[in-house]
Amino acid sequence: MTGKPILQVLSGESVWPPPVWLMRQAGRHLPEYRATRAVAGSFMDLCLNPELAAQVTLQPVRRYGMDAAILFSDILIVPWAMGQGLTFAEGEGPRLPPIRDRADLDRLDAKGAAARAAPIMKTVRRVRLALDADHPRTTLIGFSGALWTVACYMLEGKGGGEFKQARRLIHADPEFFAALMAKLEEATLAYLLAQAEAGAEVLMIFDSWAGQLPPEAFRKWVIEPTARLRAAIKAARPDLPVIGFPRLAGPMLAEYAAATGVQAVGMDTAMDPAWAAANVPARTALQGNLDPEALIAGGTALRTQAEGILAAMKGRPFIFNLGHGVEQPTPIEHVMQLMEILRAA
Ligand code: 1CP
Repeated sequence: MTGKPILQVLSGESVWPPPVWLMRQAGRHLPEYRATRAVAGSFMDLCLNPELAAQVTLQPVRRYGMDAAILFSDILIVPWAMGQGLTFAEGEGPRLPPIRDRADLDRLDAKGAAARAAPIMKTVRRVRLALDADHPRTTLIGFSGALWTVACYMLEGKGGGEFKQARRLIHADPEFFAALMAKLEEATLAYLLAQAEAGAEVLMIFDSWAGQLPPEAFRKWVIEPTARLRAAIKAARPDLPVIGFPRLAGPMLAEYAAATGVQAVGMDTAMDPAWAAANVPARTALQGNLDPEALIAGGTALRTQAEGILAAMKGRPFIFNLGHGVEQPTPIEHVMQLMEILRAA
């Protein structure tokens, strides 16, 4: 459908004022999310309940008028769907039994992953129907983790650290690491294509831990697998745009944009938008990168930072977003203030 600002930007147009959505826009900062979450039970119960997951996906669209709805799910659903256990301990983040040897790897079922993730596709279908009916200018974004970032969690078994298991394994046993990545690639591609089939209009690939790798490893384990995923998506769905987010990539962001063939790259909080505007190929849209802490602060801090980003992005295909996810203490009024600043841009 034409007339969706985010799809216009992803086809290379500069739309002004720019469209906006926020990473983790559905979540604990919203009272309506906390209410639905309490009904659902655990975080996994919520992700696997199509009715409630669709409801929370739509909450920020209804409250703020965001230009995108991002599927409510998690990047760790793919390892879960391959049969690696996954729990979210309250206040502690994800826990997976770590992959340590060939036997652990052999137990993972890449072929059955998309079928096991079927409840997520029901959520996508529901959200798409609701948007078509009530929010025809809002774009539905599906997503997965990038292979490198998901492999970090699969090997470490948890977040919150520096993912030394994965960073050591690429040197200590590159063949084993490549075998894990190959299985993950098969499952991730099937999972992304299933979302597209169910009605996702854009796919975003989150590589939250890309910035831990030195340039050669970044090329091999971030750029190359993402370029392959991107090409395989294009072969199946030629017109479906992809947003890549290699967080903390620094100057590698430009090479990532040029070499992966994604239609947009996310800028993290540390990225200078002026540098990105000058160095990322002009055909690649940019997305980002307000500091989530400036959104918590509100007032002049929020206005100054948002206006600085807007000034650097003027004339460019650009989607306003944060540099990382919305945090729980974010006041609703500050998100409203941001929407006002953007409307006036
Ligand atoms: O109890 C809760 O409510 C759990 C908090 C939570 C939420 C709301 C988690 C656990 N995941 C999510 C949803 C989520 N995760 C979305 C939904 C859509 C949206 O953006 O609104 C998305 C896109 C993600 C992606 C995700 N999960 C990433 C990539 C983006 C990023 O933040 O860097 C990562 C790294 C994860 C792993 C994860 N899931 C949850 C937590 C607390 C974490 C981080 C663990 C860590 O490393 O510390």
